[in-house]
Amino acid sequence: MFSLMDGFLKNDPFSLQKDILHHVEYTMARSRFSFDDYEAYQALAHSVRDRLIERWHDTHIYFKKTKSKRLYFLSLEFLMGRSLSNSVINLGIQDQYAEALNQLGFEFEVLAEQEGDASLGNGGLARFSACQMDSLATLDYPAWGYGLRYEYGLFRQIIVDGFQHEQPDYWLNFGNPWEIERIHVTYEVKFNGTVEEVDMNGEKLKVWIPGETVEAVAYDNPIPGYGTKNTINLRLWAAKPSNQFDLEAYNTGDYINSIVNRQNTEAISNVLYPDDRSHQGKEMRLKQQYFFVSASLQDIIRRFKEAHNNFDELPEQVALHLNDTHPSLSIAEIMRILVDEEHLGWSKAWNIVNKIFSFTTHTVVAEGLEKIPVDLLGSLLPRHLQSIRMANLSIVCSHTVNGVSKLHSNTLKTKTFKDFYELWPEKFQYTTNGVTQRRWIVVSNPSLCALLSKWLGTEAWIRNADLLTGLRDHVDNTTFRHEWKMVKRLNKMRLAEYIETMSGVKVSLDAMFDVQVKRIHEYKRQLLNIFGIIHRYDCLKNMDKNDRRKVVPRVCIIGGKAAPGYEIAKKIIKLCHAVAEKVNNDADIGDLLKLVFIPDYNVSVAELVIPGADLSQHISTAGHEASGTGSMKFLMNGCLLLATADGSTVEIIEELGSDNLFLFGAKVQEVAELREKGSALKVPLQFARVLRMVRDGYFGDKDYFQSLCDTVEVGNDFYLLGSDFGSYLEAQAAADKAFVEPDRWIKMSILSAAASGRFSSDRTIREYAERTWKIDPCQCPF
Ligand code: DL6
Repeated sequence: MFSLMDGFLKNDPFSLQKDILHHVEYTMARSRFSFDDYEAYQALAHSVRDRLIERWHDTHIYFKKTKSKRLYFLSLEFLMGRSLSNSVINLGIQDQYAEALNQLGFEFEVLAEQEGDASLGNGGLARFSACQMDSLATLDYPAWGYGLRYEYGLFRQIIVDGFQHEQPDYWLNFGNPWEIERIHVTYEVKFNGTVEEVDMNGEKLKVWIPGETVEAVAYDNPIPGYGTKNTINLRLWAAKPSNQFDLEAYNTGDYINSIVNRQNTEAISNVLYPDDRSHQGKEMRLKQQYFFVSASLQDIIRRFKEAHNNFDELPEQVALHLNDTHPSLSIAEIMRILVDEEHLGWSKAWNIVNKIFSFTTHTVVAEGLEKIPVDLLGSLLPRHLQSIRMANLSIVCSHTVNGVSKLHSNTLKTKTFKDFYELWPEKFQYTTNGVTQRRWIVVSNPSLCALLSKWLGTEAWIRNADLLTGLRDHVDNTTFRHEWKMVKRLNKMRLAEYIETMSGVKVSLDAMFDVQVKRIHEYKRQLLNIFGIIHRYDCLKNMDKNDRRKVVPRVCIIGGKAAPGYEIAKKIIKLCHAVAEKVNNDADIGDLLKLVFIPDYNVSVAELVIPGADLSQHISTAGHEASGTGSMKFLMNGCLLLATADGSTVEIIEELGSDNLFLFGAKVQEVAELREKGSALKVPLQFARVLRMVRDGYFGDKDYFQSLCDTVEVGNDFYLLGSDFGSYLEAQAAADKAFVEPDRWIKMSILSAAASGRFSSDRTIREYAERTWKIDPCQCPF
């Protein structure tokens, strides 16, 4: 007899083939005798989704049965990237799928390329959220993610004549096989209106009479763990027309306006705000935040009430995590629900609420923290303004305030939130960020993955990254080093092909691939990198031919998006192209120096670029990068770091030793003093010369670059490019010196990967779970 416990789906290649063909015929409505790569990808994705759904159901039944305390991770941004390879690897059926597809005449890797990225976020914070979801599932924690299903994700960057242009990312154009629309899971979200006082049996009650109602519809995205059956949920909300039609306007004949008004309301989940730091007090942004928060909390409270009838139990059952300030309206909203809808007294509600929230901030500067103008909040959410003042809401109401690295936490305590720290020192913690080795090695670097498993003698490192330290035992083995070198070469080859396709520039595999990929921002100092490249070019031009032969050839790779309204960041991109144009076309220089800008940097591009890098730059002015997670991905892939002692690099140095990376620049405690020197600050002659070259129009567009040059002129150089330039060049020279000793370089590369285990998001999540959320693993046994 059929046993429900066995599930419906089999994972042998024959069954997988049958399922794929079934989806070709019935989901795609194409003939199973004739379908193309795209249709094959869709059918394949649906067959994977079926398997995810089965596990997802079983996991949730089990969570419910065991009444485990749940973590709800609230984040306005998730940069999930592609799902296919990651899902198949986590399900453990990659080989079976590859075989099934081969027999059908398709290649798994080719079909995987058909998938677009889910880019529902801007940068570090959003990708970190995605890594955390992977770790939560893998470590069996009973967790749900909540987010917004933006119809337009992060803009696509195209480059025309060296200038960034933004194009909409309509990622849902061809459907999204990874989500499940839950048309029955909807909540009304209310806005505007007035608060009135009513008399209820002699008691005066405040009642919110909303002016506008929107419906939130749930879309579920299953997130499978690796090496476990557990599959958790990322629930994203979309705004849909409410059933409550604007009858008055309709009846008075204002048909067009009533439709337009409705459409405006529905636009709430349309677009991701493309700024990765501070958001201006835009009404739509606030609407997005409240829409998200209200729908998520209604959902969470409904689930809680299914199994419990006493709100005193809420803190034992529910942990709510605020991923930055974006979801901080949750605090006011849950107070409103408990007081207005569940009729708890204010103090009782407040006591409960104080036990359920934790908060992580992902920025160092106070300007990066959102402030919502009182009049805007008052008109959009009148009941919330009455009930609570917005200032520093998250800190006041969270039991834990997290920094994302040790250094960041110190900055929070001594500067950003000094007053709060003095008031409640016990609230302040830090949990250093991490990244998932499943995505950043297993998916993106299969050759390295195989090599690691071979030499470590186990695949267990995929769930326990601490085992990577075992690589240290083999660092002196020449065979291992040779194989390591071959893997890097293979990845460089992949990257070189991509570069040639994207930019037409042919690069030498013998050159050092030197990479800086991240959002473009003044504090991240891409300009320091470009100035270094100009200096290198200038030196090469002034060398005689014999000396040139001794120079280490470099391929400098820069990529990243500038926020559309961030003028200086856009000028940095243009300067990069202007310098590339000159350098790459200079016959004197040839392969000794190339500069390429990789357009539209996103998760999939990162998966290609990171494994192929020899050196990567993390060169923010000390004290400005909260943590940085890019460095961790490069480290895992055996790439050497050239870095300042900022964010989590400080902890990377502890783990790796300062001899195994190229460190430079002012330390965090020196920055304030250097800034105070103002125009008395000493900068090297080389810096002044490079600046002059740009100002004088050596790379064209003389007028256009003046304002960019002004930002780093002595006396105005807030991010201290000038004063760090000398030590930056020294660190670059040290990297060149190490590169010409291949054995030393490979050893450093191996030791980098060996030190990366501590920076797995599994460690991060375990720390959060134990110290902050107080949740236990709950592994679905059947
Ligand atoms: O915590 C994740 C990531 C950090 O690693 C980066 O250092 C930090 O810049 C980034 N922050 C953001 C947006 N900031 N805000 N708000 O992406 O978070």
